[in-house]
Amino acid sequence: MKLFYSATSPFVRKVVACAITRGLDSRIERMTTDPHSSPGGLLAANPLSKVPCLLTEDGVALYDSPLICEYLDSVGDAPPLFPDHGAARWQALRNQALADGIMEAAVLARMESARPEEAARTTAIARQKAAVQRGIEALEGSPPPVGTPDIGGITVACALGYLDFRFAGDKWRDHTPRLAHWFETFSRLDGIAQTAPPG
Ligand SMILES: N[C@@H](CCC(=O)N[C@@H](CS)C(=O)NCC(=O)O)C(=O)O
Repeated sequence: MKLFYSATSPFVRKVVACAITRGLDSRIERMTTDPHSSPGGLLAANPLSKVPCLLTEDGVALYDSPLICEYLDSVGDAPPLFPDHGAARWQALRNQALADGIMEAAVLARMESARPEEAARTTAIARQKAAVQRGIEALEGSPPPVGTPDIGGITVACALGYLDFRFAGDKWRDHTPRLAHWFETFSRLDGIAQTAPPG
C-alpha cells in the first residue's frame, strides 16, 4: 500500500496511528506530499487534492481518513478498531466524528491565521476556535475508553495532539482535567507515541 503523507497533518497521523496499532505500518510506503501545491500524482488519485490518500495493494485510491481507517480495519487479523455493533460502535464513531470536526476547525483556524490581518479573518478564526472549545468540553464530559483502543480514541488523541502542535498557547488542559488525564494515558499507545508531529 502507498500513502500520500504529510508529517504535520492530523488526519494523516490518525491513519498511521491505526496502521501501527494494527501492525500494518511496514506494509505502507509513505509518499511525502504537499497537498496545497496540487501535485499531479496526488490529483490522479484524489481529485480533492487532500492527504491522507491511500493506494491499496489492488491499486484502488481511498480517501478520506474515516474511509481509509475502516479499510485498514479490514486488512489482517489484529483486533478491530471499529467495534462492530452495539453502544461501543456508536460511541466510537461519534467520537471519531467529533474529533474529525475539531481537527477540521483547528486546521481552518491555522490557515486563516496565516492570512493578512483583517476583521473577516478574525471572525472566522474565532468561530472555528469556538467549535474546537465546544468539542473539547463535550469530550471532557465523557472521554473515550482507555482499555481497548478504538477509532474514536485514536482520532481524539490526534485532534488533541494537533492543538498542542499548532495552538500550544491556548492551554486547552486548563479547564479539562479529565480529558487531560485521558490524553496522557492514551498517548502511551504505540500508534500515538510513534506519530507525534515534528518539533
Ligand atoms: N476530511 C478529510 C480532511 C483531510 C484534510 O483536510 N487534509 C488537509 C491536510 S491536514 C489537506 O490535504 N489540505 C489540502 C487542501 O485543503 O487543499 C480527511 O478526514 O481525510
